Parts: sequence; C-alpha cells; structure tokens
Amino acid sequence: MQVFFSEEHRRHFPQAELNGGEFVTPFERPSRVEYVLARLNERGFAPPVAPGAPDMAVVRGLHDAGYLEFLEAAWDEWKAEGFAGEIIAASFPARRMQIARPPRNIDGKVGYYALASETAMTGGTWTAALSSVASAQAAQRAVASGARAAFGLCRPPGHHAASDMYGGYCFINNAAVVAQMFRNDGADRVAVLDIDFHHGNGTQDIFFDRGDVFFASLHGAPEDAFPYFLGYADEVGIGAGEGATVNYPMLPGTGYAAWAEALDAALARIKAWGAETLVVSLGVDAYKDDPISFFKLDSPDFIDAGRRIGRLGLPTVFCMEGGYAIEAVGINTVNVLEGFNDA
Ligand code: SP5
Ligand code: ZN
Repeated sequence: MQVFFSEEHRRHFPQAELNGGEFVTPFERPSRVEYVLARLNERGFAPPVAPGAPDMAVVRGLHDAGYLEFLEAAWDEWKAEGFAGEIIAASFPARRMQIARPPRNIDGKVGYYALASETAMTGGTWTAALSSVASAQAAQRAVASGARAAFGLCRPPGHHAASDMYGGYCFINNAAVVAQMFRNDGADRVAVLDIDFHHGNGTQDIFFDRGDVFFASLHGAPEDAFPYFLGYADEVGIGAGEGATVNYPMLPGTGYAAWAEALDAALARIKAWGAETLVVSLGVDAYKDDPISFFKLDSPDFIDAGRRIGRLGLPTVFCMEGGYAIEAVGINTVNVLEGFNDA
C-alpha cells in the first residue's frame, strides 16, 4: 500500500492548546507522524511519496470561500492587529446571535470560523493544511488509477473541519475532499467510514443533505466527548441525504467487543447502501491509553478492525486523523493497514 506524506506538516506546530483551563503542548503535534513513518518503515512499507500541489478546485468546492480566505490571511491579520500570541478563538456566535455575518476584526473572524478554542493557528498552519490535503488527494489518485488502497499520512487532520469551521485540530476536510474526488471521477456512491474516537462532525455536516456520499462514524457519545454538539444516533441525514448518515456513539469505557459490533454494523450499512469506493478517516485515539479519549481498544484490536474493513473488498483511501498516545500511534495506525492488507 503506497503512503503519501509531506514534510510541510511541520509548518503547523503551535505551542499552546487550551486544555482544562491551562495551556499545554498540543496533543496533535508533529512527532505523531514520525512514529507512524518509523513503524511503516519497520514493517516493510515502501518509502512515502511526497504529494504535488493540492488541487484547489475540489477544496474550494467543499469549503466556503470566505473561510478559505480567512485561513490564508489569518496570521498576517492577527499580527497586524498587534497580537503577540498564537491565534486562539475567544468569542463565538452563540445562540440567537448573528451566525451569517463574519466580522471585519480578526479576533471576531477567528471566533466566527472556529468551532472550538483548543486549536491554535500560527504562520505555517495554512501551508501545512494544504500539504495535508495534498497527501490525501495523491492517495485518492493512486486508488483512482487502480491501486486497491492507499494511505494519506495527513497532518493536520481533517474530519472536524466543516465547510466554514476549523477546530478539533482540523482545518481542511481531507476525507471529504477524497470522497468528492471519487464522485468527480465517476463513482456514483462513495462511503466515508470514520473510526477516529471523535465524531467526524465536519464530514457529516458537509454531506448531511447529500444522497451520494454515505457517512458512518464510531465515536465517544456527544454527551461525554468532544465535539459534544453533534454525533447523536438520531442524526441520519436530511432531504436527499436522509438515510445516508449513521452514527454509533458509545459510552466511556467501551471495549473492543462492543466497538467491533458497531464497526460490523457500519460496514453492513455501507455494503447494503451499495458503496463503490471507501474513504476511511483513520484515527487511532480509540486506543486504551489515549490521553484525551475513553475507549479501551488494544493494539491487536486495530489489526482485527483493519481486517474487517478489508473484507468489504472496496477500493479504499485511508486518511490519517487523530491518535495521541504518541509512542503507540505508529503501531496502531500501521496495524489497521496491515490488517486491511491481510483481509
Ligand atoms: C482529530 C482529532 O482527534 N481531534 C480531537 C480534538 C479534541 N480536542 C478537544 C479535546 C478535549 C478533551 N479534553 C479531555 C481531557 C482528558 N483528560
Ligand atoms: Zn479524534
């Protein structure tokens, strides 16, 4: 399985994440991917290939124009405002406020386009986000050209990013871009399977009213887990998209038996729906020692999960999402890929 990866991810390395009222070193940090690269090498995967420039037409097709302009210009505007720190959202358009009027002031714009304040941006964030989606797109092209599967080792991740919101460490929705590219290439029915511990709110939102992209997510129940405000089981899509979204929220302490049952249910839905190609939002934060999550999967469970996904038999693009138990991220990620290859 070919891996696509860009060193440009390093340009995104904020020093701060707001966690429990303190600033800590972000859980989503550059070293995460070094562990994945090391493990891929150790397990005999071919060296990763650097992607070319991103195809912005697809990105612009899924994301709001004002949002993309904001991401690109945010750092310069933040500095011009005289702010000395990293970009962190502080004021939000909450209930009964104006949700359709982005402010002129950069502090206001940041809050307008953020869905959470834990995610800081810096001068290199936009470049890194573009390199991340470029890796996902290169993986899609490999599969579109006939490969059974490919892995976009994307950083920063993407599944929390909606058309006009960043947060949860995400800026551009890599998995959604891949799904859309398969549609553009002629696939009638594309499925996104999101196994990251957190609900893929951005991906769900992008495709919620569409009947051509199925979205299935296994995640910590919104009552208990970030992103808190989406991911309930009764969210099933709307209009043409009704029945093309399925959520499997699970409670704190959920172990592999219950999780695998949800995975099988999700895979059965994807199969019954008639998906021709599959995009996997591959987060490994369901791992038992993940510092910000509460499922109890062990490393061998990820091999089994990969095998189950592989048995679906669909051309598949994997996009890296979360996973913060740094030393285990490589093992768990590559376990999914090896299980898939062995299916
Ligand atoms: C891509 C991805 O996995 N994003 C996750 C973003 C989660 N950010 C906020 C998490 C807040 C969790 N606080 C947990 C404290 C645990 N002691
Ligand atoms: Zn996650």
